[in-house]
Formats: sequence, structure tokens, C-alpha cells
Amino acid sequence: MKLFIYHTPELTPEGKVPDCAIAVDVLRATTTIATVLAAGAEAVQVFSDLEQLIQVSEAWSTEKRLRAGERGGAKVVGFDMGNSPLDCTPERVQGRRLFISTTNGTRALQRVQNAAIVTAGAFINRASVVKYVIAQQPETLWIVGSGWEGSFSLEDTACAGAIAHSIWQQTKLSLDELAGNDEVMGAIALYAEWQNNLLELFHHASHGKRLLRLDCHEDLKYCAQMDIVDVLPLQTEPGVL
Ligand code: 3SL
Repeated sequence: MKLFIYHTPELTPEGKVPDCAIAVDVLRATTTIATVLAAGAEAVQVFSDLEQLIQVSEAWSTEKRLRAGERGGAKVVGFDMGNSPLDCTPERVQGRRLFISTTNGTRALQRVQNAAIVTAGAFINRASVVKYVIAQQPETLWIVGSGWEGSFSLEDTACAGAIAHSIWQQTKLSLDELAGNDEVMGAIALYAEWQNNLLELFHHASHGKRLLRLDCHEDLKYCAQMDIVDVLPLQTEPGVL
């Protein structure tokens, strides 16, 4: 297995797809996706375009759908919810499909949607994703961070490092055997430095600060938890997990 980490979708090599891809948007899209599926949602369908989301979701009754829209960290007017994992209670989401569009996370998922295996990872479901990926033994594995509008984000790279670190430990491959690019070592080093202080790391991160300005303290605390849900968001058709 060769692992490549890309800090943003824009940094992935053009025209290529791996055997397996893990999209990461810790704050907060992939944390929300893992949470909503763990809470019993039927599926999650991702869109970059809000209008398209509204059109496609019209085919579901209001009892069977939830529309989640986020731009700039805030809920899109007229949508059922924004992008807070804390809104994904079983009472609210059970049996429903979540139609979601977010600023960056949905773009990362769309960039890798043609890979044979696509999943969504966050700190909260790291162990489940790692276990599955190791069992699949893909030749090439990408972890793609969402970043923020094309730029690096600390929290996504730290999570990529957490996933890479766990794969490295469990497969017993040497770092040179595992790492397909220098980003792998960089991400593992970032994670190793902050693994016991993820919440503090979020407070240093530009998107963490943005969410704190929007009073999302509890969201940050939730997203900083490690391995708390045993759920594997797996793409079943392009854009649907
Ligand atoms: O950019 C994204 O995709 C979002 O996850 C951003 S937010 O955390 O909902 O603000």
C-alpha cells in the first residue's frame, strides 16, 4: 500500500484517481457525515451546488429528507440545518436522507468520487476507517483534506496524520514503504505533536477561530474527540454515502 496525503483537493494530481480515497473535513463536514450515519440516517448525498441540491431532494418527501447547507460556517437560509454534527440527533435524522452542501468538504468528496473506494474520515471515526482500509489492501490510498477555499488547514492535516499514523502502526510497514509523498511524514509529525491537545490545535486553526466567532465552541469539542463512533461512511454511488 502506498499512501499519499493531499492537504486540499486542488493539490491532488490532475487526471488521476487512487484505488481508495479518504476525504477529510474535520471542521465539520466529514464529522457531520459520520455522526448523521451513526444516528441512523438512510444515506448522505453531497452537492457543491445549492440549487442542484434543492432540485434533486424535491423527489424525497419532507419526512424522508433533511437539507443541510453551510456557507462561510453559517446555515444557509431556508435549509433545515447547517453543518453542525450536534444537530444530528437520532430523533431528527433516523431513516432520512441528508442532502448536504458545504463550502469545502463536499468538494473534497467530489474530487475523489471516481475512486473505486471512497470514504469520509474524521477524528471521531478514525478507527473504523483505518480498520476498513487495511482490510481492503488498496495499492494506492489517498487522504484528501478539504482545507479552506484552496488553502491548507491544520485540523484536516492533523486528522490525515492520525489516520496515517494508525495505518503505519497496524500494518507494520516502514514509513518509507508506506509514504508515497512527503506530506505523509509531515502530517504524522503534526498529529504526534498535538494528539493530546486536539481542541487546543483547533483553537489555533483559522477555521477553528472562524467557528469560535460563530459561537460553535461545543462543535469544536465534539469534533476533537477520537474514535467515538464506529461508522464507515462508504460511497455507494458518486456523491452518495
Ligand atoms: O467547509 C466546509 O465544508 C465546512 O465543513 C465548513 S463548516 O465547518 O461547516 O463551517
